[in-house]
Amino acid sequence: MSRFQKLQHQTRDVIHRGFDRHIRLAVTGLSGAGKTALITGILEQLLYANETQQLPYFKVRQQQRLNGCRLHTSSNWQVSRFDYEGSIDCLTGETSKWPQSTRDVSEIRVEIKYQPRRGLARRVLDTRRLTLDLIDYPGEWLLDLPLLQLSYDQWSRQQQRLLKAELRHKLASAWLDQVEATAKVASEEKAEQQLRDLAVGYRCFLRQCRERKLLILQPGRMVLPGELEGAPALEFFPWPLSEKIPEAWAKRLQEKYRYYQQSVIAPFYQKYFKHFNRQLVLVDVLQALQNGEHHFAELQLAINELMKSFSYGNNSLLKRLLSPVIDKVALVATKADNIAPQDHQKLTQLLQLMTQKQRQELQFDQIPHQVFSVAGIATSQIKKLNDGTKVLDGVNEHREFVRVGAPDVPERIPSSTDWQRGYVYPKFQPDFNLQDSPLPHIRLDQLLEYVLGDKLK
Ligand SMILES: Nc1nc2c(ncn2[C@@H]2O[C@H](COP(=O)(O)OP(=O)(O)OP(=O)(O)O)[C@@H](O)[C@H]2O)c(=O)[nH]1
Ligand SMILES: [Mg+2]
Repeated sequence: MSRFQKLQHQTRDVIHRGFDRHIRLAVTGLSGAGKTALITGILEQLLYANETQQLPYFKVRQQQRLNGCRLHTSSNWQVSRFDYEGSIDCLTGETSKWPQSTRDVSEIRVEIKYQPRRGLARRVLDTRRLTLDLIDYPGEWLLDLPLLQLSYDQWSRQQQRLLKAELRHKLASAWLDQVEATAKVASEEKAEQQLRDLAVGYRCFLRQCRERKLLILQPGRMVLPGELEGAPALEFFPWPLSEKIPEAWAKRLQEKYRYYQQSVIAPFYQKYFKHFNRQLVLVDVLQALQNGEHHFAELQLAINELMKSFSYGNNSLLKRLLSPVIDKVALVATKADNIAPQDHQKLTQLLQLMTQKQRQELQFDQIPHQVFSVAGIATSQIKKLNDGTKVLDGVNEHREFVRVGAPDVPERIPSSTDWQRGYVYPKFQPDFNLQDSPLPHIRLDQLLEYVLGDKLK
């Protein structure tokens, strides 16, 4: 290559990089909300975008301006790469199944190459690049985020309020007895051991809550400790009683809590949750309906707490800490393939109602936001029988073919009579093989257009 050609090449490269765009997408969702499946679905659709007709609303594809997409390891070399291939292997393997619940953090970068439609870029460049960073992590750790903004006393008061609910109170009764009895013999010399034992009791209680599908489980590392298994950092708990904390314990509990905030939560969020500029808030509305009133209320509370932590436009601690500048939010009801297409609108509407307060906040701060019902991986097929009834065909956990009547979705937040009647939804399993790629989805093209479309013009 001559020096002139080399210079020409380098100049083009610099121009290209100057025009590169970047989205770091926060996929926010509690454990089981469908983060891993949705990220897998997004990658699958992007990688195969030009091969199929599955993305009618993704304009860059429809306008035939998409050159293609490529996966890269993330810019953060200390984090594992999101195992897209592993997820696809799970979904399309001999015993097709869902990828496992996530145990650690992983990241992936997608490079999207496209032809600009207008503006200066169109005149100077034949192609342009958008890089999209996606991060997957255990949902359990997400609920630590609100703790960054609460003092130990505030957190304890919040937990005391939660403990008033019948189910929680019942599950906590053994631990509460343990706290009460030990508090009577609290002593300076035995404090370490006493608090350690009570933390073990609190952890048992959290595990029971989890088994009963309760959602607000804090601190998250106590449910899923990762490298903190057995670490003294986890030897604390919220103070659950109305009586004052014994003097021998108060300082220690507060110290441990602060340590957890500063040395576990803050670095975690600074490392992974920094510089997000778009956000998906995933909500498993159907599971919450099925689990009943209590679970549903906890889900609403959890979304509220989480979105408060990302409160846009005010100078919250988190904002100062991370300085996130999220400029667009999609609120997403996941697993829409478990209901009939004509009910998707109802699902969207229900999520709209569930997040009314948060949407008002976003509106106030002029953050564009929209509500969607999607399936990252669609596992069912809708059929209309001769008599006009709609049914869903799919495969159950025993890999047997099942046909179920399309279940109902409430348009409003259920009343107490509705709760008594209850809601039941199917749980379809994947049943794919490699030839099925790209795997089917529901409305990912609309979601992609909303989140990426303005950066692909
Ligand atoms: N039918 C259907 N089920 C889904 C879909 N996405 C997720 N699921 C179900 O929900 C479960 C949880 O989904 P994940 O993607 O693992 O959820 P997650 O948010 O990553 O959960 P954690 O890793 O525990 O934080 C899966 O095992 C499936 O049973 C979907 O698009 N359609
Ligand atoms: Mg996951």
